[in-house]
Amino acid sequence: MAIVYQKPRDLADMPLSYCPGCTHGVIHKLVAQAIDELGLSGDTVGVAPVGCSVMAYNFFKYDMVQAPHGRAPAIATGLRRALPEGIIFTYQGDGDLAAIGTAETVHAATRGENITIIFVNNCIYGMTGGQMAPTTLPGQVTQTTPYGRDVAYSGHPIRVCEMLATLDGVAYAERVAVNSIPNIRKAQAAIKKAFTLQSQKKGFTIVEVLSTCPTNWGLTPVESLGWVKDNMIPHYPLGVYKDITKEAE
Ligand SMILES: Cc1ncc(C[n+]2csc(CCOP(=O)(O)OP(=O)(O)O)c2C)c(N)n1
Ligand code: SF4
Repeated sequence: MAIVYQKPRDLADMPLSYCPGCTHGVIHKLVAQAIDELGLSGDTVGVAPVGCSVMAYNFFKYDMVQAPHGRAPAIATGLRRALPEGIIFTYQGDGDLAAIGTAETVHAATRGENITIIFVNNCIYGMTGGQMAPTTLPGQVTQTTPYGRDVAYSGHPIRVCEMLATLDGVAYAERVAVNSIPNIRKAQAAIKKAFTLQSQKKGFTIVEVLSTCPTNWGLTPVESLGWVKDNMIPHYPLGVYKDITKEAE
């Protein structure tokens, strides 16, 4: 019988620990597929974060380092210096990257570290029970904003791609979503491009992926996909925020 679907070679043969309907699993698949298709598997080292993807080192077959809160870009910098020819990526949630790890992210980006960040933005702290994150939307109900995020009190959400695109060290910044098949295809292309540019030593690359958290949003998996479309994408527009290869054309 013809094989029509196979799990990416670089994903370990073990069940993912994510909740039903969580798109962390889709994003893992896209990362593994991109690296495999580019023939970079043997050269790749990943950095796992805190948050629900803390056990990413169990799911990817790459050599992985576990980073403490927010420190993934700093660890990736060390790996880059130690392994000049390696492919280095971090996989981080919004709590990890845009709260405690903001400084590491901004400085790795401004130094132009030749690493790739896969930034999973689900507008909430998933693992710890659904508290407000720096990316939580205005009005969004969370454990710590039961009446909805009040920007007059809590401030505004951070738009990570827009912010990082202003930095000279950034080679590529794109925001994608995994709420529909066409968007998953675009996400796949973006992740592949980021790793391609890294393999060409072009500098810092980041792909922000709008992801779901049905558990802490209090929605079903299908409703969550609609929530990404109706609430997240209008606030976090999809698209390329920086691409030095396009600017050079
Ligand atoms: C210094 C410190 N701050 C915060 C925490 C708690 N903590 C661990 S994971 C996490 C949230 C992670 O959320 P995110 O990075 O958005 O990933 P998700 O779980 O949503 O995938 C928090 C707040 C901690 N253990 N220590
Ligand atoms: S808590 Fe949210 S982010 Fe974490 S695995 Fe469950 S659905 Fe995914």
